[in-house]
Amino acid sequence: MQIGFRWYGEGNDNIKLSDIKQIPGVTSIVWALHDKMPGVVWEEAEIAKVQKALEPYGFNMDVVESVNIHDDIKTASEGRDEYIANYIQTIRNLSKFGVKVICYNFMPVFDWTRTDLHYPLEDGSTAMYYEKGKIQDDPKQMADYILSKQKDGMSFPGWEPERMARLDELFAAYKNVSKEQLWENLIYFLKKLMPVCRECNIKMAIHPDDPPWDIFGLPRLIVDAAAVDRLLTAVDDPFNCLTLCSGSFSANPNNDVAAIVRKHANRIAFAHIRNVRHYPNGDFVEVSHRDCDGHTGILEIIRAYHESGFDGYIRPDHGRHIWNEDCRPGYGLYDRAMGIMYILGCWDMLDKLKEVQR
Ligand code: DNO
Repeated sequence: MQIGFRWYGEGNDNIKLSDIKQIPGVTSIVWALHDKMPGVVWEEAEIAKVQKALEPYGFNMDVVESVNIHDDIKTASEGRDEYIANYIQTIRNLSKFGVKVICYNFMPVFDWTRTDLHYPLEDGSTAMYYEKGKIQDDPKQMADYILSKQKDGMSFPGWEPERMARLDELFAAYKNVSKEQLWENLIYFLKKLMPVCRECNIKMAIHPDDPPWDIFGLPRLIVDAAAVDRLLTAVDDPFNCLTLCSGSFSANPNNDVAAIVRKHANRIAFAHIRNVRHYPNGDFVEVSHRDCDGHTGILEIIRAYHESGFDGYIRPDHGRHIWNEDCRPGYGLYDRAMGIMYILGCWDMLDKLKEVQR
């Protein structure tokens, strides 16, 4: 298991690499070129700048989150093959810098979706919240709310103002894309990529849809264990992998994330550990990584990774906003650092127990 920490880059994140360096165990910075729109090639010179920033701290750049997919690829529109060619060029360029895993998602129009980015928790902190009743008719209202929370030019990945300004056009593009067609488009994309991934030794690791159900009439694919089985079977290649996000899947209480880990450990390239608490009406809120604070089953998930001998990358996911930290929603330093200590505490103890039992 190798610990990563998501960092948005120089000038795009209040957190400094020197702060991250002080968190025990972190070896990888999970990064991206956040100013690149989907479909554009990531140039070597741009990647080299990130490498230069990480080098003094000894962090590697093995994991990218995310190289986003152009909507023409998702909808099989005119530009699809050209955008796939660009994606392939980006893979080739990334491989020159030792990148091993590319996290991406295949969500139509929106990436992760929340209705309140600063929902007050009983301990005085705030966290991201999803109110089912609010995600019904007006996607624009929600997009406006999320955009209003983006300050100082720090846009949220998947919510780029440029894309949100074209919301009507985007919805129109997906109008005739059924769930089955979206599956076909995903598989088409992956099959084109696999030979290059093998050559470049880069795993494609899909992130589940968050939340794992259709929203605003848009189909969402990676929502449960059956979808994971389908994806991994349809493109049965060791380079077609998962970013197994515990919090995304467990927003649906019927999903058993530990069971997915046990079944597919060798196809999980990247693990996100996030804890979620459900309310009886289907709303949910993100909470601390401690098992008993939520319903995700963090301990069982970590145990499943440990028992499977997981040697991929793992990172703490969304944390609460605590101690008045001025941070990106879900991506503060403090609660995620505590998340790492929780994961490491569990992991080290499991190592110890294994040693004693030998
Ligand atoms: C939100 C993240 C997602 C994730 C992408 C992966 O905080 O979990 O935005 O990075 O869906 O492509």
